[in-house]
Amino acid sequence: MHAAVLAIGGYDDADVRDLEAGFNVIFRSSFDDIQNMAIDARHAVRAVAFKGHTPFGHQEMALLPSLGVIANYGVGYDAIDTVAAKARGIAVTNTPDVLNDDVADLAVAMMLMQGRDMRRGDAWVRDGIWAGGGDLPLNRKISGGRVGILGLGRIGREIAARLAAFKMDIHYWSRGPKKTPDGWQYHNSPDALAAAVDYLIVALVGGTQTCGIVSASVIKALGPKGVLINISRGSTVDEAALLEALEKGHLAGAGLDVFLNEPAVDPRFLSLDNVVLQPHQGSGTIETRAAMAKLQRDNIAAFLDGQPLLTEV
Ligand code: 8YV
Repeated sequence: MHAAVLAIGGYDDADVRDLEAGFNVIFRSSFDDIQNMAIDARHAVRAVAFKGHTPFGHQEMALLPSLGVIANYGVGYDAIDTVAAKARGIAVTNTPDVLNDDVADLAVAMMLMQGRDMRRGDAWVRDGIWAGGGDLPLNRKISGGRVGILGLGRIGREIAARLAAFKMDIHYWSRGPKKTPDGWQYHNSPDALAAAVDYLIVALVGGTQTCGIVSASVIKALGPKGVLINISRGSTVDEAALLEALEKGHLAGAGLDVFLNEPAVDPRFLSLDNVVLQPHQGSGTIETRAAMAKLQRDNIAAFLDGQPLLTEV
């Protein structure tokens, strides 16, 4: 019997085992491999377990005529054309909440690492500069500073809550003011937010509605003492403007887990000393990836059993 579940993307061994234990499943690493599947095998597919960030649009959906659900491994589903899915009656699910802590932790870690110059500090010890009598140049105090959260959704709130514990002033921008703990200050534009803070953390959803929202003018408003942290999507930032500001010292630094053409990061980032670069690992802990994989499987199981989906977008 042909498989009803098609898993697309790179799954690790534990995920493969769990998917195989739960479903009649086949694995393909890319859409090109799906094109080569026999037509009756493609017709049998009712659910896709999707992992990755390559575009999943109308054309890809057309390869799978019986498809009823795309279960995304990740909270961000900007790679999936939800309008095309809706037109075909295909439901889309994601994995919200289970990754909030990890992504927030990484945002804070990059901020500390950037502000306290920890890359250089590590080299100072390893390269013997410290042993040779040299002190690390003084860096920035973070506790008590001003931080701006761009996008106060589930992850943005977790970041803000952590930084409130660092005695920071919390500022934010969202499509409108939100109910928050006392003292969190709403700004009515990303520019106004950037002008009010030392650290700007991007925690927006990806997609067309947020594309380039961290524009050249937002970067300018953040200014030469400002630091940008991005744990959302590379598409939210005008990367050319960011690179220019970092190169010319118009921005103090950045901590980046996401990039425009990842994993092919613009090589200009690699020669900058004032950036901390991470390989889109926000949700990348054993515990959280297991929880994301389980939620993805639970959505597929609910669909195949005719039950309500757990986390439909
Ligand atoms: C990725 C993410 O899904 O949840 C998201 O939106 O960006 C990540 O958790 C993960 O890297 C798998 O592609």
